[in-house]
Amino acid sequence: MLIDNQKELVLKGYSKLKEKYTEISDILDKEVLRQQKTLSLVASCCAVSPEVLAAMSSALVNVTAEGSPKFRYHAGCENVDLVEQIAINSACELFGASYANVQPHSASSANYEVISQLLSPGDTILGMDMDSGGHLTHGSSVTLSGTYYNSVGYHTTSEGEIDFEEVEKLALGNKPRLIICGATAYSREIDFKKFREIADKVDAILLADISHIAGLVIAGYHNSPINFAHVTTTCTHKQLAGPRGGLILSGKDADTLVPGKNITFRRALQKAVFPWMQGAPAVNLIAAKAVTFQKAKTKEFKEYISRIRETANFMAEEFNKCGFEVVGGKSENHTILLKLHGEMTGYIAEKALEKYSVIVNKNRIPGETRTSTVTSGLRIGVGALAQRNIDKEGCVEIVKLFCEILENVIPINDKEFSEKYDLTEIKDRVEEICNRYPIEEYLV
Ligand code: DSN
Repeated sequence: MLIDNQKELVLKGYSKLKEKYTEISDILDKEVLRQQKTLSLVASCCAVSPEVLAAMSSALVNVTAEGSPKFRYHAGCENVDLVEQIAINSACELFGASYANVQPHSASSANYEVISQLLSPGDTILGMDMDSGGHLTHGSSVTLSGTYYNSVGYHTTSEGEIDFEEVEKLALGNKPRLIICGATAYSREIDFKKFREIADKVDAILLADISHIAGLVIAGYHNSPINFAHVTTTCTHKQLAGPRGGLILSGKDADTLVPGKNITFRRALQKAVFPWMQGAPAVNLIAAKAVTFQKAKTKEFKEYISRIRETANFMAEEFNKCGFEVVGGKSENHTILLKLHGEMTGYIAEKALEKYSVIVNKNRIPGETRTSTVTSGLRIGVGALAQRNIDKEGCVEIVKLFCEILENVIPINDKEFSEKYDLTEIKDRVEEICNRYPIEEYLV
């Protein structure tokens, strides 16, 4: 029998999954519950909306569509072309960009596409050092970006802000081909204009990776890099609450020539994704990105981002009041970075909190002395809390939970710990908080 709509197809799929692949189906159901019964404060996580989930399950996944709208290497792409063009137009409108590529599989892929297309192996990249909050793809020695390229790292000051004096000195001294700004564990606003001024002094290309702050940028709570950076990348999950995927954007530089090359950024970026790095795109995810970009234009999205800012400010103050060391003393985005003291490691703190359904991640901090699998910091993000519409009372309760759980811990070594008292009742308190502040995106 002909199935002529997406809903019927997906519902049939769910019934079959439950009937024939019970073990997997049960795990999927458990995960739905786990997410609702635990408090996620992972800075890169939030819940996608049901309509984004539905778009991800669409029959578009069956289409092989190398190329771009109207320039495909396969037939049968009339619907794919329509949906990809909507995604491109929506992304440009949303970010005020004049070029968008919606095909990257992730922001890491997007970064490598840009870097490897615009640079030659051995060229110098100036990016934020990981201990100061930079991302792996910004030049870390354990990645391609720090192996095939000569990577130089800049740092933060003792006040927790990007050290622009150092950035300029390193730029003048090393003449990088590319400067990368953007971070994965940094709680201050990034001055994109200042980065561009430095890039222009040494004829470097400027790449802004706004994966962590894309929502703040769209909603006007953070300055936008689109017309300062030659190229901007972001993921489409995190603050955008869309599917896991990447996006490449360019603003006023899109039609200028890439320094030292006879090609515009627009053309180079187009080639960078296909055929340079990727084959056929995940078109179902492109449909979900299109929904995400349209949702991000709504008043509700702006309200959610404004809750992120309020919650981050308030919680940073509460952590300070409770005696935690907040790196840089405050938050200007969605992230609060805690520096742990004494024998308490990031690993132990993460595990102890997880035991009571509070989900965070260990993180390197400025001046880090421990390995990346142990660390001396915790990175906290409030995006998922903002989706729960958390209020001040809820924030106070959560910070109190942190205190109670971590004060009860006795570290034995970097990864093992015992506890002073049995705190089993805290798990019930967390579940009660989760019930009181349900994940809104799941309900609307
Ligand atoms: N970049 C990593 C993070 O910030 O958590 C994964 O997305």
